[in-house]
Amino acid sequence: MFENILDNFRVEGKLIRFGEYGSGHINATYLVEMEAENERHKYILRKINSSIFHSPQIVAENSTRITKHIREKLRIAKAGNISERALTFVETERGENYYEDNSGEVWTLSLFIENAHTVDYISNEAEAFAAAKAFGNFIKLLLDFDASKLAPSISGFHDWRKRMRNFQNAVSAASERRIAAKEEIEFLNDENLKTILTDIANLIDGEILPVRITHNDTKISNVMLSNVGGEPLAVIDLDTVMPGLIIYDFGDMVRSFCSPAPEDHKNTEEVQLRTDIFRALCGGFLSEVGEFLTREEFDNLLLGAKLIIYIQAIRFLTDYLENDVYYKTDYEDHNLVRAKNQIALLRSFLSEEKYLKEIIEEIKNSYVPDK
Ligand code: GN1
Ligand code: MG
Repeated sequence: MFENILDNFRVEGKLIRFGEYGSGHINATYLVEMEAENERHKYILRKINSSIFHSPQIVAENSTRITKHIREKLRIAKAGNISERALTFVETERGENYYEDNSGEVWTLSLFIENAHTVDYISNEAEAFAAAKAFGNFIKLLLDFDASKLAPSISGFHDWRKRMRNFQNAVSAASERRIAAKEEIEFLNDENLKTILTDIANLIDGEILPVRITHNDTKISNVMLSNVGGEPLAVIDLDTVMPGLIIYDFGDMVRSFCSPAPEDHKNTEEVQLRTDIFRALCGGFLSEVGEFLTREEFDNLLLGAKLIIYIQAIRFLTDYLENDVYYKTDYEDHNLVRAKNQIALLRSFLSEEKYLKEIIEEIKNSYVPDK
């Protein structure tokens, strides 16, 4: 089967190895190895999930356009090793950016970045600084990208009101799972917590924050790290690169970098937000984006983080209540475990919020004295 798909791309040789790759919850991702004239080359083959991305062709087209833009900017800046620092998509024999098979599934192929790996959680401050810098640089390189060239790959991806409505509908429709998730439903419906949503609604409705091209899935597993030295190379998984708010990208980094464990770690007592990692993350991110952030963006970074953790808990719990129709799960209560984990992280965030604010203020002054 994989041979038939690969035959449609401009790659030489014979398939000698393939296997699943990475920890994504949505698409099918494979590492494939081809051999031609005694040389071996590795590629990442992805089948875009067509029940989540209603037009998977858009995902493929967006990803290629973004990659070309970034590569061109790196070339102009005379950056070395461009194929390690940005993805390289392989065209099909017909010169297209994706292959659509007989059943309408959309596949993309990109070069595997050699001597690099991904991790599911951050080990130390240096890693947090570097990975946040990589995401910051990604956004910076896309500042002059023409947003009209990107179609939204998922409509309503940032529509938090819709996500809350879906959650309430899922609660009403569920039966046994609603009982199992009683405490979590109550926690997420707490009126105090919902002020996060009113605060964000005021910002959005007032058009106070600039819309930029953002990554929208800035988790640590979406940066390739070098096997030698661990420095970050390319930012990957461009499925949801769309116009969005930079505070959300910051927020998703806080969510995934600052926890000491993966997002499905069961022992929630261990899920405590690491403030030293938070400080390093802010330093790395602001070293790239600090120069162009508006005052309003600066002032709302923490709100972005709180919102993203809250909404991720809502999304996992909604999926649990809907019997796991969205995220891949490995066992019966996987989505409930994920929701509990995110709730623990949110609680820890709330208890540290004052201190986190101090950290941001301090770093903000050192990077951009006039803000
Ligand atoms: C999904 O593609 P993947 O697995 O990296 C999800 C993100 C969530 C994330 C949680 C299209 O990302 O929005 O934050 O899981 N992607 C989509 O780990 O819904
Ligand atoms: Mg993704």
